[in-house]
Amino acid sequence: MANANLALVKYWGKAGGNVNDAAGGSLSLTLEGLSSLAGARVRGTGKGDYCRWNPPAPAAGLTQFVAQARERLGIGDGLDIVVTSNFPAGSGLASSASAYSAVTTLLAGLADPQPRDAERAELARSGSGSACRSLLGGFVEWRPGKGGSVTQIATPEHWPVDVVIAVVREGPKDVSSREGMLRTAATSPFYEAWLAAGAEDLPVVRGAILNKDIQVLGPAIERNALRMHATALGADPPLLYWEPATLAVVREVWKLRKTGVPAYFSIDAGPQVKVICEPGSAERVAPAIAAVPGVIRVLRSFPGRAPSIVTAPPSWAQLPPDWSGSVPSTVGRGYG
Ligand code: 2P0
Repeated sequence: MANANLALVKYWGKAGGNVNDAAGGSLSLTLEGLSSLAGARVRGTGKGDYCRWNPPAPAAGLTQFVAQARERLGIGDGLDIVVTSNFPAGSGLASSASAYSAVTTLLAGLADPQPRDAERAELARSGSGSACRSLLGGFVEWRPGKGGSVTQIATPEHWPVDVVIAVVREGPKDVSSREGMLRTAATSPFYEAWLAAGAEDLPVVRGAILNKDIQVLGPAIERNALRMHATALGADPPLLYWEPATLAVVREVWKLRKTGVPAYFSIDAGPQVKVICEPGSAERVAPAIAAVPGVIRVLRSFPGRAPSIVTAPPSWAQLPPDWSGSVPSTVGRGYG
C-alpha cells in the first residue's frame, strides 16, 4: 500500500524519452489515507501476467509496466496482481502515483537482490512520473536531470499540516495527465514561461516548508497551481480540468482567508481542490468547504508515510475472495 501525493510545486512537462524525465523540479506532500494496496500471487511462469485495478481504472499501462519491471528486476512472469485504491482514480487525486508506487514496492519486495532506492525511484517514475515522489513520506522533492532523484526534505512529523480535499467529480478525467502534459508542451505558448516560473517557486516552497511558514507557502502554491492550469488552458485544443464547483471552492478558500483562517488551495490535473491549512485549522475549513454547492464529499488527510509491507490488508481492499488470509506478499504502508 502506498499513498497519493499532492504537488505543491507541479510536474507538468517532460524532458523527453520514455521514462518520464521531468522538465522541471517538483515538490509534493505525501497524503496519509489516500492509498493504493497492491497484492500479488504467482500463478506460474509461462502464463503471462494479469493485472486488475479497483475501482475500475485503465490497467493496460499497469500491465505493460509490470512486464517491464519484472524483466528489469529478474522476476519470472505469471503474476496475478490486484491493485485497490480507496479514493477516485484518474480524477486529479494522484491515483497513478499511489498505484505505481505500491506496485513498485511490491515487485521490489519480490526481487532478489532487492533494488536500491534510486532504482526503485526510476522504476516508479517509468510507470508514472509523480509515483517516484510517493516512495517517500512527508515532503518530497523530485529533482530533474539525467535519471533524476527524489529526496525527502522534511518528515511527516516536521509539520503536521491539515489537508482538506473537496471532491467535486467522481468520474475519470477526459484527458490523461500524460496526454495533457505532452499537448501543453507542444502547443501552449506559455510553456517556457511556466517552466521558468516553476523553477522560481521551488526554493520559496522548500524554504517555507523548512520554516513551517504557511504565509509564505500558501501564496506560492496557489500561484504555482494557477500558472500550471493557465499554461494548460493555453494548449490547443485547450485543457480545462475544472468544474464550476472547483472555482466555487477556490472562492470559498479566499473568503475563509479574509476571516483569518490560514488555508490555501492547490489543484492537480483534475477538478478536485486540495486545501492546506495550519495544523488544527481543518475543523473550521472542512465544514465550510463541504457546504459549497457542487462539493460531493470532503476527504481529510495529513502528511503521510512511505510505502511498507503489511501483513493484513485494510478493510477497503478488494482482494479476490480466495486470497483472504494469504497476503504475505501484500505491500502496505503499515499505519497500524
Ligand atoms: C504533479 N501531475 O506534479 C502534477 C501536477 C498532475 C498535475 O504528475 O505521464 O500521472 O505518468 O508521468 O505522474 C500527474 O502526472 O503523469 C502529475 P505521467 P503523472 O503531481
